[in-house]
Amino acid sequence: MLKQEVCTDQLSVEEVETFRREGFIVQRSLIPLDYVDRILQITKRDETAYFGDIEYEADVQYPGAPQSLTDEGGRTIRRLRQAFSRDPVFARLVKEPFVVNRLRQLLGEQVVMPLAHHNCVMTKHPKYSSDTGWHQDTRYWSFTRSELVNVWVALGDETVTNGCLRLLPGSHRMVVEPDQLDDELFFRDDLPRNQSILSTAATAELKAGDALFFHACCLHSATRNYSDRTKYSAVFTFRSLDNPPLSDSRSSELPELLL
Ligand SMILES: O=C(O)CCC(=O)C(=O)O
Repeated sequence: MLKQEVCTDQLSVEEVETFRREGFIVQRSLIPLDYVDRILQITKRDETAYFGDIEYEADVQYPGAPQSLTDEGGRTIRRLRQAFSRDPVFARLVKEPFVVNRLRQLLGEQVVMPLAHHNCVMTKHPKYSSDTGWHQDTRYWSFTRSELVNVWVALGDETVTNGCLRLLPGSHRMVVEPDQLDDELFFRDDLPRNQSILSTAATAELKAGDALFFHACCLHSATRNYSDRTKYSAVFTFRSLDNPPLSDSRSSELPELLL
């Protein structure tokens, strides 16, 4: 186990209530900086070598992204996918009591980590990054219930300027009607009907080692990076044992980790 500097091993009753009501909660300095350093080391190794399963900004075509891999900035990386295949540090981290005990409080005793979703380091580069519209992560996921919890670990400062996450409190409990979404299932920010919930947006400004726990149905978005330094975050998702992926779906394409 890596050296621990912080951490109680669980959420308070009030924090659990906040998560249930708002759909997210920030845990400051939860992740020891040894973990952050090691993950950054792996990230920089694989980023420099363009190693492994990579998603480029050009692949997503969000506003601000280069049009193609051959355009200027076309090889700007958006995510190093399959983090778990890159180094054992990721498995060690999610099995730490200060992570898994919190997940048990939110999901129940038996926690499973799908490797098919998130399981990545997000890299948001200053020049060619993009705006991610409001969405629920579950929009293209297929589980028995849409009850998953994401853990977003800041590996450096996350601010409004470099494109930190924004979340809509309570939106994980909202019934989102099809006409509130666009063709790609983004929650429309041009629709009068959506304005009251959009006006409640909260920003998750984080520092290295802070962790944001959020419900995968909680609507969230982020701008491109307007700073001059790359922003890095490690992101994972978790479910309870009794919420398996549907067979023959993208969500069941990869194995899972029993925690
Ligand atoms: O950092 C961002 O642009 C948001 C990423 C995100 O929400 C996602 O990929 O699901």
